[in-house]
Amino acid sequence: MMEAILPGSPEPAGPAPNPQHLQLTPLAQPGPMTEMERFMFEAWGYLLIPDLLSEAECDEVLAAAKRLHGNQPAEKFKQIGRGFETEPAIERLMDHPAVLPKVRALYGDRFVLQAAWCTVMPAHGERSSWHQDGSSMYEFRDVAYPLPLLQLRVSFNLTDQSAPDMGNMVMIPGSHRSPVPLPKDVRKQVWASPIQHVICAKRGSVLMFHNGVWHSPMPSRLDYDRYNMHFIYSPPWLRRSDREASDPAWLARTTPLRRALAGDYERPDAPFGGGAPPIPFDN
Ligand SMILES: O=C(O)CCC(=O)C(=O)O
Repeated sequence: MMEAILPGSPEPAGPAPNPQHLQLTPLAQPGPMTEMERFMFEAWGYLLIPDLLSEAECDEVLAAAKRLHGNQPAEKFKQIGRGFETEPAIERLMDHPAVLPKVRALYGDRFVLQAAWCTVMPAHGERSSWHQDGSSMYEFRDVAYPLPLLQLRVSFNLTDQSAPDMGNMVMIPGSHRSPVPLPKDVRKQVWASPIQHVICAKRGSVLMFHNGVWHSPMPSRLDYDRYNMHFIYSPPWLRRSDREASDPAWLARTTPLRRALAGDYERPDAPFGGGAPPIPFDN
């Protein structure tokens, strides 16, 4: 899976690809965060859990993702939120036992699912747009340095991205700790920096990353659409971005843990003065 494969033609814009760009992947195992994983997350800003979902699970979630996007070939890059309310296969990933303990290790016992975005990149699509997560309305980098963890993104590959040019996520390791932003003039380039890292991972793999890491999707030379399912976890007071409130019918039928993650608290005091109920973890 980790063979160094150089990207294909056409000639990339910007700096030449670094032939070592697939090395130094911060590999993690399913389950609780180990000390080494925590160190790698702090240093690199991301972790990769390879091959977490089975082929059958991937098939199920991919079918759900396609339904969410209307079961049509995609015409453009698009993201659709709150699929967990209507698609049980997506809902099952929001508290996946291989991932949730790592989210808890980073946030402690109070956090919410701030958004759940299902993204599609069309066959032969391109959307090179280097950014940090958050909102351009008010960038997190304008809040404080070093950038606080406010949106932890957990991304499931639903289609294979085990070689470059498959719509892979591309990350700049450690860039969440950079006091200066990625230069503006490279932000639309595929090859923006010699230290960018193309994440090559099969479908069913999971990438977790800090909102501050500069990243971009790589173009796709696939003949079919590329799908990812992203879950974003945040402190409880951050405004949700894929919904104002969760669907009451879904809240009524889901589990207490998922209801707590959804963050639709009854607040005794406005807006968080009275606190918020704890997440009902098993342990
Ligand atoms: O390509 C994707 O699935 C994710 C794109 C992205 O970087 C983002 O939505 O922040």
